[in-house]
Amino acid sequence: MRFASAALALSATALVAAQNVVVEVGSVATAEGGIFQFIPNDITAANGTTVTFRFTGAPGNHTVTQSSFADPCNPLAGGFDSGFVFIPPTNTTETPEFTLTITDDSRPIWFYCKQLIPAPHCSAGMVGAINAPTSGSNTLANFVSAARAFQGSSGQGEGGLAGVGASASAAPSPIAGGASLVGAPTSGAAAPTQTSPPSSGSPSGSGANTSPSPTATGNGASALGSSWLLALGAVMGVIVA
Ligand SMILES: *[C@@H]1O[C@H](CO)[C@@H](O)[C@H](O)[C@H]1NC(C)=O
Ligand SMILES: *[C@@H]1O[C@H](CO)[C@@H](O)[C@H](O)[C@H]1NC(C)=O
Ligand SMILES: *[C@@H]1O[C@H](CO)[C@@H](O)[C@H](O)[C@H]1NC(C)=O
Ligand SMILES: [Cu+2]
Repeated sequence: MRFASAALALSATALVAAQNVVVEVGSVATAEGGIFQFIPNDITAANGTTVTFRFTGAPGNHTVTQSSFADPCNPLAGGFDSGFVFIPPTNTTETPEFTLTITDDSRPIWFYCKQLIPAPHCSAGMVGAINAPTSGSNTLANFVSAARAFQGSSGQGEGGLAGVGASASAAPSPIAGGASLVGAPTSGAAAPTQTSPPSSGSPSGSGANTSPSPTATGNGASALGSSWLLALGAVMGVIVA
């Protein structure tokens, strides 16, 4: 009997360790809370738990970037960072995912979206926390308030796969047609540095294959180019709305 309950206890531990929490990144304008949110934004996850961020907000172009309670809209040194994941207005067949495994549940993990277009998403309240205290001053509610009060451009420094208290083993994937990545993490975190904010939302990187440059000329290319422009217009239109 003692052996049986020990085995039960062990399997219960294994079940806990295998838990997965799913968080939607970005939403749609018609949703309660609008586009700029993580759903849920208040996550409880023990050591070994995985937290899968699904970039379902379409259209959208968001990140999951680790920050700190004291500085909600700037990257934490040594923090994780999904990089930008662009999802086109039309539903892609597969949803890109960025999965963190919790390595230290003894202190809170704070994160934000670092997108600045058309306005900083962090200041719009696109932040969240894993294992935030439920009492005292460092609550999620106070973190959200601090993010909303943040002025200027949120930090664009790039983090890595490995963060503080949680780490990913791969950049967001799969990247279906129309979706694209910018600044995807490749390894452990580089020391975040402030870089100039992007001057426009022009496509770059891996998106070039499926999203021809709007300046492309030639019949085939310009047809594709204008559909890309329409797509961008829809993104901006919906986001501005
Ligand atoms: C596309 O639609 C499917 C089915 O409704 C949904 O599961 C998936 O998350 C959507 N993907 C994106 C990128 O919106
Ligand atoms: C989770 O792991 C961290 C780092 O090893 C450790 O400090 C903490 O005590 C662990 N949490 C629990 C509940 O064991
Ligand atoms: C997504 O956002 C990043 C950062 O603003 C930008 O560099 C990239 O071009 C955007 N992707 C698309 C397809 O607009
Ligand atoms: Cu965002």
